[in-house]
Amino acid sequence: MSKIAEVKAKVEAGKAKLIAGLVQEALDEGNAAGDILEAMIESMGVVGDKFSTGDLFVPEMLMAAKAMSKGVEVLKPLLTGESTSSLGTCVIGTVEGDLHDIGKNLVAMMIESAGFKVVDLGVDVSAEKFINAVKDNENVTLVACSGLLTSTMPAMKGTVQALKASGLKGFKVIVGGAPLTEAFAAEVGADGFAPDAGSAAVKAKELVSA
Ligand code: B1M
Repeated sequence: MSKIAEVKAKVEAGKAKLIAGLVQEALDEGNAAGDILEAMIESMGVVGDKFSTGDLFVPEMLMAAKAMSKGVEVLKPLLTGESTSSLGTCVIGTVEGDLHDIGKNLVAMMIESAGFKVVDLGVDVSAEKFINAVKDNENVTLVACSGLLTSTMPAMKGTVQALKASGLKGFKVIVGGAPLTEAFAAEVGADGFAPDAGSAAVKAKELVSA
C-alpha cells in the first residue's frame, strides 16, 4: 500500500495518533501536500457515506475528524504562504447549531494565506456573535460563514440577513459548505459563494478588491 493510501485508510479508521507520522512519511516519499489533503478529504466522504448507510456512527465520524485535523496540522505550513494581511480582517465561523469545523478551518487557512488577518470564531456561532466580531475587530472587510448541515441553512440565512441589517458597513459576506449553492447564497443576500477552500480564497480576494 502506498503511503498516501495508508493515510487515507487510517483517517477513515480514525487512527488520530498515527496520522501525523504517516502524513510526514507520505511527504518524505515525495507526495504533494495538496494530494495528501485531497486523499484525506476523500476519506471524509467515505466516512460520511458509511454514516448515511448506517455502517458507522457519530463516534467514528468524530475520530475520523480528529485524525484528519492531525494530518492538516502537518500540512498547514506547506499549504499556506507568507501572509501580508493587506486585505483587512476576515471574521470566520461555522453558523449556529453546526459543529463541523474541518472545512471551515481549511477555508480559514487559505483565506489567511491570501492576505487576510483571520479572526476565527469557531463553531456554533450565532448571528449576534458574528456582528459583535465585526464591531470589535479593526478593518473587517470580510465575513465568512460555513455550514455543513441542511438543517442549519436557515441559520445561515438568518446570519447573512442580520449582518446586512446591522447597519455596519465596509465588509462583504461569503458563504460556503457542502449543502450550499451559488443560488442559495444569492437568495439569502450573501455577496459571494465558494464550493471549496481554494476557490473561497480566490473569491474572498475578488470580493474585497471589487
Ligand atoms: Co457530520 N454530517 N453530523 N459530523 N459529518 C455530515 C456533514 C453529513 C453529510 C454525513 C452524512 O450523513 N453523509 C451529514 C449532513 C447531512 C445534511 O444535513 N446534508 C452529517 C450529519 C447528519 C451530522 C449529525 C446530525 C449526525 C448526528 O448527530 N446524527 C451531527 C450534527 C452535529 C452538529 O453539527 N450539530 C454530525 C456530527 C459530526 C461530527 C461532530 C461527529 C463530525 C464533525 C467533527 C468536526 O468537524 N470537527 C462529523 C463529520 C466528520 C462529518 C463528515 C463525515 C465529514 C465532514 C468533513 O469534515 N468533511 C460529513 C460527511 C461529508 O462531508 N461527506 C458529515 C471534510 C471537509 C474538508 O469538507 O466540511 O465539506 P467540508 O468542507 C469543504 C467544502 O464544503 C467547502 O470547502 C471545504 C474544503 O474544500 N466549505 C466552504 C466549507 N465551508 C466553507 C465556507 C466557505 C466556502 C467553502 O466560505 C465561507
